[in-house]
Amino acid sequence: MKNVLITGITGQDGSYLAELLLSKGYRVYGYNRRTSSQNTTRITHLLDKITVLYGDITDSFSIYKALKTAEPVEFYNLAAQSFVGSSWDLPESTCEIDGLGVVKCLEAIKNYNPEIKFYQASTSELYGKVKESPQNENTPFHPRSPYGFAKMMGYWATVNYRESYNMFAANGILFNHESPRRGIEFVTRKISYGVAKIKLGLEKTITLGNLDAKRDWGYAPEYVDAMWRILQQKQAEDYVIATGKAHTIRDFVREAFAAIGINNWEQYVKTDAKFLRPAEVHELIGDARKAEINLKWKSKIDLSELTKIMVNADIELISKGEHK
Ligand code: NAP
Ligand code: F7E
Repeated sequence: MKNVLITGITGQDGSYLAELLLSKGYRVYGYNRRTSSQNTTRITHLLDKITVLYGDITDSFSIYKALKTAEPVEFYNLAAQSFVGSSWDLPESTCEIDGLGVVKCLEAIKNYNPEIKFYQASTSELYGKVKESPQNENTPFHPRSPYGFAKMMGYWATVNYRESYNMFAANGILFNHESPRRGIEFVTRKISYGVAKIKLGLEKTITLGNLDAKRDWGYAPEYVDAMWRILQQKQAEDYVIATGKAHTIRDFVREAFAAIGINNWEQYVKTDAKFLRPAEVHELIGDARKAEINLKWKSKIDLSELTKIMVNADIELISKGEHK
């Protein structure tokens, strides 16, 4: 049985990746930071199948200790302060976690066992103010937020440990991917949750920021499969993972309301400047042809299906009186 270590196990992707790797017969170790109240809602159903190790990726020794306990063959670094909006309020800690934290993981692997394969959760936010469309593995970066520039350090650290020490270290440059497990502050979940509340008569409106931004949105369970495929290749390389289709926030709102049979969605949506960002990433669209050829990976769920999955899940959640 192969052992695997996943940081960010309590997050959206960590929970789906743990399910996937358990189904493939891995022994899963999840690395989880200490919080004052329990934050394991996304992995409650997995707690008797995985081993949770306490640690924080800003704490080098805790990473080293986790390696010693888990003895993994694969290490997926999904831990991050992942909300772009908060990164302007938390620039230093975002850099500590999303930038330096990656260096700490790589150093720990290099010193403990450089044979461990390393996956870094890189992001389309690296492209920021885009230099070409669609974006591929060779498109130059221009990050537009502390999140973006912190992740840039993580990206280059991964490339450099691969080139300097011949380690199997690879970046997945993932475009936005969503699900019913998405954090409530991200725009897709804010919309699906808001639409579900409107459907159930609990709210009258949703308040958003910039409706014109475009994103390439995929379905998270498909994207964790791409992560695994990246680590199964003979050679460590970086891959763009995306649907190749971009839609505006307005499109997402329209589809989400359509899922509950409402077409005149404009009367339910307000905007407020407090949700605008100091610098916006206006348009992202990924070119995942390299993944399609080498990884045999292609996204399947389109925007309309994605919005239906998310809105229906939120209607069910709220109807059961469960927490978001
Ligand atoms: P998420 O739901 O916000 O999960 C982030 C995880 O990181 C949580 O488990 C969180 O733990 C953990 N974490 C935060 N700070 C930590 C620290 N100092 N030490 C250890 N763990 C820490 O994010 P996600 O959507 O699953 O994304 C997974 C990764 O992919 C992130 O690195 C994100 O930046 C990246 N990414 C995401 C997308 C996307 O569209 N979802 C696209 C590209 C890249 P708590 O539960 O304690 O907060
Ligand atoms: O914003 C606009 C906002 O916060 C998307 C993270 O997973 O994907 C995610 O980052 C867009 C932006 O995600 C609201 O201005 C409008 O243009 O859902 P988001 P993100 O910033 O794209 C990347 C790939 C990651 O790596 C990140 O970790 O939506 N927008 N109105 C709004 N956004 C929010 N959050 N709330 C609004 O009310």
